[in-house]
Amino acid sequence: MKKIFNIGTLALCTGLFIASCGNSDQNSSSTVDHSNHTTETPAETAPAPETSTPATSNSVTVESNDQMQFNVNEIKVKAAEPVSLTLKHVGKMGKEVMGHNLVVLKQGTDVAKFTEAAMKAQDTEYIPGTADVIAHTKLIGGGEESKIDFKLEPGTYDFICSFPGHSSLMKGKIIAE
Ligand SMILES: [Cu+2]
Repeated sequence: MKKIFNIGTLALCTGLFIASCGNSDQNSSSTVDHSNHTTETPAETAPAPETSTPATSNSVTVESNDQMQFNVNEIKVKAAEPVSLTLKHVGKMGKEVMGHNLVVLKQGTDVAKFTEAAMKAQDTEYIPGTADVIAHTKLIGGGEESKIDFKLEPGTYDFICSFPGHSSLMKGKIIAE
């Protein structure tokens, strides 16, 4: 019960932080550039045809923010080839209150159970010592980023942010094909 109470408190603090953040912004906004969403130049790969599904690419950038969201909930990669994934935190809040990571879970992982274990793993930045993790980024705060490399066999994999309370919103699928 104590843990649950703590998370409630944290959420409350987070709310207050956002509320107080708007006023003190003006002079300290050096780290945020809202026009900077997609400065990534396309690499040597030809542009993918326009479809309603995300393009398959093994060079992936995922953004996370102060609203506890990833900017994608589905990622498509080529199976059996190296994937390079960069998680960016485009918000301003510190990792103590709005930390994010991206954890790629093995197929068949009980996500609810994993999340529960992750909550207790504060010492290892919410990565529990279970065998369920294929790869995970570092826990990052506003303005930071973390890159990981991994490889997937064909299949569908869950990814989440394992910061306590985040995975209900911060989750998605990686489809390797
Ligand atoms: Cu998070």
